[in-house]
Amino acid sequence: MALEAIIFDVDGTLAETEELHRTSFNKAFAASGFPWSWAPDLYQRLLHVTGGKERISHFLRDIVGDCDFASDHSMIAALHRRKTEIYVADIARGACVLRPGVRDLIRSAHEHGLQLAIATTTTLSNVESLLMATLGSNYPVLFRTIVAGDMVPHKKPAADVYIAVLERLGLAACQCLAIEDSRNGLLAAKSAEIATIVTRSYYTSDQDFNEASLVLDTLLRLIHEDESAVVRANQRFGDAILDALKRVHAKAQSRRS
Ligand code: XBP
Ligand code: MG
Repeated sequence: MALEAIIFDVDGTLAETEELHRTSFNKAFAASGFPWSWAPDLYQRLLHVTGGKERISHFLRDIVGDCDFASDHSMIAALHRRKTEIYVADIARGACVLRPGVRDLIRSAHEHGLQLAIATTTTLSNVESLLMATLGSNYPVLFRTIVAGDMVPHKKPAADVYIAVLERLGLAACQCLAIEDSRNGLLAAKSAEIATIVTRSYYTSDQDFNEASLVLDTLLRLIHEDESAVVRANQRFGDAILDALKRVHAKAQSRRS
């Protein structure tokens, strides 16, 4: 089966957003009068719990030891709404840029008729503001569908978000390739039987990606291996990345059959 669609994760994959998430949580805690502050090493551990509301609840139960607050869903939702407002405002101001090769790949894949989709744990408004800030108001033309964490029953590492994307695209898993940056994301895509490339990110570089078709530091690594061929063919970076992804996808499919 030919590659028909590329499904992107957002946080850590489209952009290195997690530091901005972390500082937004801390600003929301301070603005709401709570004494908590998540340092980077604590946040790295907390990232194993996907979803901001779930992460706050886990922190309250397991680290603060306040089980009543941890199960107060409306308080946590209000705190998380504040965090989202802070995050979205900073993203709109241009606080995060796309990771290397992402813009090139999106443009080339779209021009070559592939479908693009988003499968993410983060809040929908976070995704929309990132795409608007980095790709402009044209982004809905580029992405056929966006499925965010609160739109499905179970967040990553459950397969729900990927299964919902496949349904909306009307494609089988073997026609798609996922790009992820975390173990939870990889497990979600693999549970939906989608071949997955991992681009390691700031907070995930030491995680286990054994089930991935390929693990890279950035998408640009895909073309560095064969730079002379790119120059010879006078190919655009995005086209070269797309060709390499098609090869990875074809290899993953042949391993299956
Ligand atoms: C990203 C997440 C998200 C963000 C915070 O995981 O876990 O929870 O950290 O976003 P992935 P919200 O990249 O695997 O989708 O606070 O909006 O939940
Ligand atoms: Mg991610």
